[in-house]
Amino acid sequence: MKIVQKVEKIYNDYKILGEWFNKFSTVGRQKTGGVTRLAYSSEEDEMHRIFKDISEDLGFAVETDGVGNTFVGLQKNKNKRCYLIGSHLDSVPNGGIYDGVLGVIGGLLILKWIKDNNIDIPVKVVAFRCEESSAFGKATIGSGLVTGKVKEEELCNFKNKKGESLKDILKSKGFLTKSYKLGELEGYIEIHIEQGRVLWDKNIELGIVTSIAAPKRFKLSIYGRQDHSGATPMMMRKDALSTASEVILEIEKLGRVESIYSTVATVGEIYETPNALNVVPGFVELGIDIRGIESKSINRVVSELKNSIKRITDKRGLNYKLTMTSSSEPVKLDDTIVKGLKRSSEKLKLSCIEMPSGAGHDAMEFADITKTGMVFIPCREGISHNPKENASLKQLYNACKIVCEYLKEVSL
Ligand code: HGY
Ligand code: MN
Ligand code: MN
Repeated sequence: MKIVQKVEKIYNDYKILGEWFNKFSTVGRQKTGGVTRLAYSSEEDEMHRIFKDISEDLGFAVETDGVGNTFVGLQKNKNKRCYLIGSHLDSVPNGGIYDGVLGVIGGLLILKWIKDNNIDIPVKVVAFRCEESSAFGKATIGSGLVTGKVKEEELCNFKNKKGESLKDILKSKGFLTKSYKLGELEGYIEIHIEQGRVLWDKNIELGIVTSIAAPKRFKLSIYGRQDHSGATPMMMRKDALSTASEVILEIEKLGRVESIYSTVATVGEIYETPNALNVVPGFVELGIDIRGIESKSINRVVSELKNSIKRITDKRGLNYKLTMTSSSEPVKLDDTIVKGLKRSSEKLKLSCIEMPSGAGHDAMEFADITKTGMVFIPCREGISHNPKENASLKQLYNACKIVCEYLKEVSL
């Protein structure tokens, strides 16, 4: 192919990625410029409808499973062992427009190349529901249901902030709650923004992910006594919010101590009643997110956390209840895929490093059932889960190139 045709083809692919991306980017838009597309909301439904429309316009077969995951492929490969390439289309509240979406449109571009060039590699692209924990307090529910890690009988336990159960929501949306039966897979590959700043700071084009940190999450309820803020002397209070503040700073300290093992500890969610200026807070609920790639380090934070909560509440004379809301183990990704993706990057003269993922991904659900790999592209200043999240479609194109190169190397 002449150089001019090559450049024209690359330009065309960038244009197509841009068009697909723009179709998604207005859904759930907030005044801040961020997007809110919570799992199983009308916004996430809209995202899947757009994915379905784009795929059908390309002549692909589209399948929506019983929990709303969307699978796209060539009709002829419907029942074949295939490579799954995918990610998610839901977001955190007021999040960025690149998280998840890039992995889905990247997979679609690879599938388009396979179809247009008649490359005989069985690939399906998937968009999973409910990857983010923001809606139901548990992440990767859509992919967890497909891989059997999440059981259908658990659906009634997952509740959103309005107290609605996921089971009722699925029923109200006409889903049968029977998820897609995977069958044998050749492998699972996910392209995603890094959501941290290693690639950005080092000015490296691609990250080949070697392991994915996994969360242990807790809900901490602190029971104080709601009192008049003027008439209650300081030494006679049972202030739930001051108690929670001591716990929050202790969690940050524990995370800092273990940060040498890439462990992190965050209190990202707080609920307080009655949240009134002239009332001593009576009740606080915290959402605690501890993650890492070393289980021993995560477990040290968890055990220290329990000791600290007991010490602080005893000292202040308050009761509390600590509930573990989710617990998964860090996952190692497939070495042959890591090496293969590295070979492809070198072949295509794209700079890359091997690195862990601090963020969770749908890929976590596949690592123990099939060969699983992930490719990161940089995001500007490492910002993510934030309206300022930004990434380059050119670098997404590069990630698609090395994944396609790898698939050709191992399949043809
Ligand atoms: O929270 C996470 O790690 C990811 O964004 N689901
Ligand atoms: Mn996310
Ligand atoms: Mn994501």
